[in-house]
Amino acid sequence: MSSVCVHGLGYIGLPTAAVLAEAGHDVFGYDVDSELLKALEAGETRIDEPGLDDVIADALDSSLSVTDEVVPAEYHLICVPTPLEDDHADLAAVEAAGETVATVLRAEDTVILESTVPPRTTSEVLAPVLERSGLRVGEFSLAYSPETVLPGNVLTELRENDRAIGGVDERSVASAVALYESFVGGDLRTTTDPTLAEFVKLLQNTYRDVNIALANEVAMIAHDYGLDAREAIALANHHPRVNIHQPGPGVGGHCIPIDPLFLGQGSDRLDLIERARAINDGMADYVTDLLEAQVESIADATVAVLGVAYKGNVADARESPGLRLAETLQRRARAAHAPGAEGTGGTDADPMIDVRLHDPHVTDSHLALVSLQDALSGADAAVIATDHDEYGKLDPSEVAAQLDGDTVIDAKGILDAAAWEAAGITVVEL
Ligand code: SAJ
Repeated sequence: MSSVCVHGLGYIGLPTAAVLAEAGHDVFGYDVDSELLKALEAGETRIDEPGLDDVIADALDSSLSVTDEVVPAEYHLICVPTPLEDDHADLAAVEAAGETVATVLRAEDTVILESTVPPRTTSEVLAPVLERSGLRVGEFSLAYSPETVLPGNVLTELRENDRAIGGVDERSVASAVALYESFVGGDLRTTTDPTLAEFVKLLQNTYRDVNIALANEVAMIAHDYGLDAREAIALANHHPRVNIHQPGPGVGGHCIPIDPLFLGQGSDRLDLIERARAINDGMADYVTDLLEAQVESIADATVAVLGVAYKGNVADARESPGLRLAETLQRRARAAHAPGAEGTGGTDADPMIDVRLHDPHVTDSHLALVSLQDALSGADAAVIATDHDEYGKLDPSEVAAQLDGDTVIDAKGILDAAAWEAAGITVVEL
């Protein structure tokens, strides 16, 4: 068993630290956020993920300790955020973590970067920072191994997913493999080119983004033909080599809408990938078109947006399609109220649109969320923007009794349209 210092105790670092402790390693969870550390010591994780609280509690009772002072360790795992800033990855946290590691790095130690980064970050950004320790790459080991876990299923995927591991040399590969095979049941795929491993991670999320864009475009085309897009996709997917994803009101989260753009940092050839981004971001406008066709006037409509989490059964509202839809409704209402005003820097346009936001999982107090009843009561229409289980179980006659209008836009395809029609609600499905 080894000593491991995990840098960054967020959505990836914290579960990874806990699973490493479960596997018997001596784990130090390092973070610069002292409030987070205090909360963790008090047993609060702040991450809404099935089963995670118990695993962390067990780890804290055994071989995981959290600290704001970096400690020497045989392995340093860097799991810090890499947000997008003006079409570029902001690597400040990776560089800061590298600097911190450099203060305690010893020959023979291994540094592994797990954050999602543009290709060449490990070799061209992290390695030089680590060498400020006075050691050269080769004296210490260095590898890139991306996390690939799905929010909502983090613990299972941490333990079971295959992993790509790109070490800068054979010794780095062997050292990283030794750590991952102690807790990963999936296959470990190795390369001595960390840039390849970085690239592969971005490809996985790009594949999904482009595929969802195809599904979204198919949905709009199917609508023009009067066909049910989801039925068409389901039938098409019976072909053994076809796997079209699902349409929806947009692609949210902190990964899929962002990572594809990292590919553009060392290449100017992004074309389809940028179109896919634009199609997915444009779905808020398309959902607004569907709504506009149902209500008397978008400028005066009262609309309940159900779901601001970026996907079903999670509490995370980053890059939320529901929030983008709410903004789009406001923008379109302004444009409808004062034709020609849009994009001109504004006029005294004052639309009457009332957009009410509801979400049973998200707790962010800045979002002015209201209860389901307050969202629906007297509204002209409701839009299902997130496939939370709670929305799939809504009672159509109760919703019909609360709504003033009779339209529900089902942008996630989760309602039984026939049952809702029987209750007097027109369901417009994306
Ligand atoms: N979505 C659709 N249609 C679909 C599938 C998803 O519109 O058919 C939407 C979702 O509603 C959501 C968004 O896409 O708004 C992203 O959801 P997701 O479940 O596809 O992915 P994430 O962002 O939760 O997690 C992804 C995963 N990547 C892949 O599946 C390739 C996960 O495995 C990664 O670890 C994670 O990104 C990450 O950290 O990069």
